Amino acid sequence: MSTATNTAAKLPGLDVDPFAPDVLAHPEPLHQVLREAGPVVRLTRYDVYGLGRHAEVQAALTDWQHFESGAGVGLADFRREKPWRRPSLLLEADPPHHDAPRRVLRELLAPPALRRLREQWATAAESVVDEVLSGAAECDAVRVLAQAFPLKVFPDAVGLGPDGRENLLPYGNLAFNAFGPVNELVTADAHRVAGLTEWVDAQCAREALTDDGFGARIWAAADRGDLTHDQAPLVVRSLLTAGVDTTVHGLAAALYAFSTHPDQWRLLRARPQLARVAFDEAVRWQSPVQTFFRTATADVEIGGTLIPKGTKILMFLGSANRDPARWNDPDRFDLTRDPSGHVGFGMGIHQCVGQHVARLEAEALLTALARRVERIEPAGAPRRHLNNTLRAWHSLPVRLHTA
Ligand code: OVM
Repeated sequence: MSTATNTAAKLPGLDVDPFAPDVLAHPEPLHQVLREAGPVVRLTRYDVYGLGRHAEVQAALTDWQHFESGAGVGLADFRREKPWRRPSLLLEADPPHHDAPRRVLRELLAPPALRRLREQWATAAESVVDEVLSGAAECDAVRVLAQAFPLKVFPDAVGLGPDGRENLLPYGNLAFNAFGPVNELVTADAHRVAGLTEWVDAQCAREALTDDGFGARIWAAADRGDLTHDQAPLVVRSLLTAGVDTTVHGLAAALYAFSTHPDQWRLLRARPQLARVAFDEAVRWQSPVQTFFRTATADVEIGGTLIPKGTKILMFLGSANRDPARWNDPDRFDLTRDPSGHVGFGMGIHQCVGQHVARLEAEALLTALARRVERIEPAGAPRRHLNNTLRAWHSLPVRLHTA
């Protein structure tokens, strides 16, 4: 260790609460403070460290040997506190335990395995758009597009039964809140935890799933010996936890971006092949998943500061995605930039395993919209839905002008 290494005592501390309602509603001012304070900051309120710059966030994400996930990727330290549910075999695990579930899902959700869904989802997107356009010109883009489309295609693709699907969004909302502190967002939903958990866990059983979806394929992987039969339901649970709210708010981010950037919508309409890059740019620009924690596995140095073993480190993905040291004009939503390298899907061994599913959904919906809609005009104030981890929307009133 160099003598220049800062001790925790010397590192300036910030007393801000990254999970306070006003920060969740509008995180950019805090992000700027974090990036300008240095490569690493101490967040005294929670006794954790924070990373707001792209270089350090990317470095921590790719160094799983020093920044572990097995102690939980929220504020709670699973080594000392009982997790609210059995830890995820993917998100909350490290190699070697992480490897087998990851390999199974990676193969299941890789582009070649998704090809069979492409045409089906394009047709489904067209029908969602047709239905919206046959109604009133003014609508809530969150409800009728960003929620309606994923809920129309994803639960079927997993192989869920018809009943109880209204539990999916509330369960994801709960899970993403649970990564933060036990604040008002968590306590307000406490009465729903048991019921939602029971429903989700029941859907992960082989008998609850159709025989041709992702769920059945996970169970088939267990039959082949690629997973244990005890692991299979938890891997299905990962799809149900991470696969719905994320895509809904990713699509909402894209729709918000286009409603506020009509020139970029014109560009997409002229070049619909840009739909995928547009979605990634929206994920960079809004960062639907704002934060995750890691835990130091040893005393580690970041930017000259020593982080003691066992400390939680909060990575501000949304801040890294707008770091001016990494991006030109970072606050601009711009289809002509190359958004690759954004950390909105994470990076490294835990990088979102469902990202190809998300991109396929986005491509289907944006393409169907671009074909028929000339302009997405804001028709009222958009309203955020606050969540400890998600940058989410309650509503996004728009007027759709048909071509
Ligand atoms: C999981 C999972 C994975 C990614 C995100 C997430 C709630 C959950 O494996 O359950 O957020």
